[in-house]
Amino acid sequence: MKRRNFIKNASLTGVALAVGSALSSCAENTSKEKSSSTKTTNENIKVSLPLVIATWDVRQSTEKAWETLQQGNSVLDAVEQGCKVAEADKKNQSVGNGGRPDRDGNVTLDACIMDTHGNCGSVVYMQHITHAISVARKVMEDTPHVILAGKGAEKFAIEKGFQPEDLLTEASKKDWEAWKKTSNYQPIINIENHDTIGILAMDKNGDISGACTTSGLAYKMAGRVGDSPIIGSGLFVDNEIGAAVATGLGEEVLKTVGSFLIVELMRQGKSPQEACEEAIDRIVSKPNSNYKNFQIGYIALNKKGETGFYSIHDGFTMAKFQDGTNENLKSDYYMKQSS
Ligand code: SD4
Repeated sequence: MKRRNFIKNASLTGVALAVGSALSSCAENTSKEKSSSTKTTNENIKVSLPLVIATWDVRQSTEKAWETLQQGNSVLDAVEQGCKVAEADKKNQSVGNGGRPDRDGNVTLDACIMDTHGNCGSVVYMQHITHAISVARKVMEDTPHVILAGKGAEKFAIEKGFQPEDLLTEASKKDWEAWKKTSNYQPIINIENHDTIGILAMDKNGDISGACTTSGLAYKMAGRVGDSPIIGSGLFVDNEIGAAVATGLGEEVLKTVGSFLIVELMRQGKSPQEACEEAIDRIVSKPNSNYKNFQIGYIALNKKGETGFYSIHDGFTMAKFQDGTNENLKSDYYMKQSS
């Protein structure tokens, strides 16, 4: 049986309407936005714009991206600002400052960003700079390159005015020290070990940008780079078609060039939901796939403003800010077939 035959609508696990002063001004802007979105020049778009989606429950990030759009900034600014919230959050141990280190105790960051014109920038294996996503944007805008790695990325960031910092918090150091007692590498992406943020946004004109930032898998080998900063794997945006972003065991996303695959499937006419499901199918249907032991989640957005998301295991969620409502939606998942 095709999985999509039994897929039900994602259930709403939480609805957070904006509260507080920042949020009430957001609500005012929302109604302004609604009236302007009806004047959009893109006739295919039937949904309320703007729209922001992100991997996992990162509603502070989707809210920031939404607010950034409401203030009249670009969709690229919106995805960058959304990522920066997670990067600065020291309690998020999968992104930026406070991220869990590699097995040698070094926090190394991966990030990439894509704009509405198909331009992209990326940093891989960069240390000591909290806002990897902003460095990735500088790579895109201020260099002739797409990717800068390691020391070169850090040197570039410092030249651009970013302040070097120690990114290893006491909490992450303690976890690492506890891990060293067994040194057992088990990259299980579960509720404690995730939160890589991938964020896609569509502005009121229907233009799309995306960004992805992570400290990668906890206790990875020194030098390891995952899917998140690799254009086409962790993130892909084609403003004519749509965009996709990945989270989970990066090695498996890299082997199937997952985000590019999803965008190409949408180009062939699949909905974002169907495209995410097929990308997961490519992973789980490989001969000898070990999919029962790892998690992958994808989210996608097409040019009509339709969204989709799917994962291998239960537990994946997508944050979605649209029409003034900031929701955390529970994903449908492949393993449901066998349960
Ligand atoms: C990686 N894909 O480095 C990232 C990890 C991740 O939630 O998404 N964690 O492989």
